[in-house]
Amino acid sequence: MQFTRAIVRLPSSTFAAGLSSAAEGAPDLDKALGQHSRYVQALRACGLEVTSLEPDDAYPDSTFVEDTAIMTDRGAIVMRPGAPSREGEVTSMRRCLRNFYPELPAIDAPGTVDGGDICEADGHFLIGVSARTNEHGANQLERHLHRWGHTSSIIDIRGNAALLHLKSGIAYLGNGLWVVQGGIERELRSRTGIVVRDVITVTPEEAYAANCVRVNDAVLVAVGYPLVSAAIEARGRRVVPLEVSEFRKMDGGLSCLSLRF
Ligand code: CIR
Repeated sequence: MQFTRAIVRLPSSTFAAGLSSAAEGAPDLDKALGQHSRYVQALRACGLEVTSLEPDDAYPDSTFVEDTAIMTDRGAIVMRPGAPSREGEVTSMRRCLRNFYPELPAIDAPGTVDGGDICEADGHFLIGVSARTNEHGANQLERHLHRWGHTSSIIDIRGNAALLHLKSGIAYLGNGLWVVQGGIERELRSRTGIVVRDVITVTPEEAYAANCVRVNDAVLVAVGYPLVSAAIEARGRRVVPLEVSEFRKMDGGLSCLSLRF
């Protein structure tokens, strides 16, 4: 799928009060703003028109817009984030998405789904059931997707404490190429409906780099993970390295920072 647009939200002044399990210290807001700005520049350089939402101090994690919606070629679906402190982030996102899509299906209580748990591969949606996404939400999402002719399968990642979200450990780069953390590879290969032509298995030392993002002909990869970057380049893909250290401190990464469509 060729992307033409993205939605992002600037980190707010309360960014450091967000949820985090990464014992890496508090993020530096100025640095985060600089990294965010270079991320947006990279999206624009890939040809995307970027809508930037105002920072929202009431929601420290709201820069991680990926968790509030998923985008498909048939439309967007509004999520219901599993962390209570993030539930309200969807209100302003819904308002923004209405500019692009008149009909906006949504996940309803008691279902919860974080967009970071959804990985699309050519119309097939892998849905991670996690600490944030429950089975109720996963089933609702499947019904929405199937109505639009998409297929899906569910992967339970609750046993994998290293993964906050499914996409913390897996990325689809198109043409059957995947980047995965070792633990998920067998799961991936056992799914029907998805094409697995080639897999880059990330080493435990480079686990964070599994959260990379294909944007048209480029792949955004976190700075500091040479093996993953080299493996992607060896497949003829153009790597765009981006520093995201301040977002990593808040358990976030490259995919979380935008909705691409
Ligand atoms: C959270 O715990 O919800 C945020 N601090 C990080 C969310 C990262 N989002 C993502 O991986 N999709």
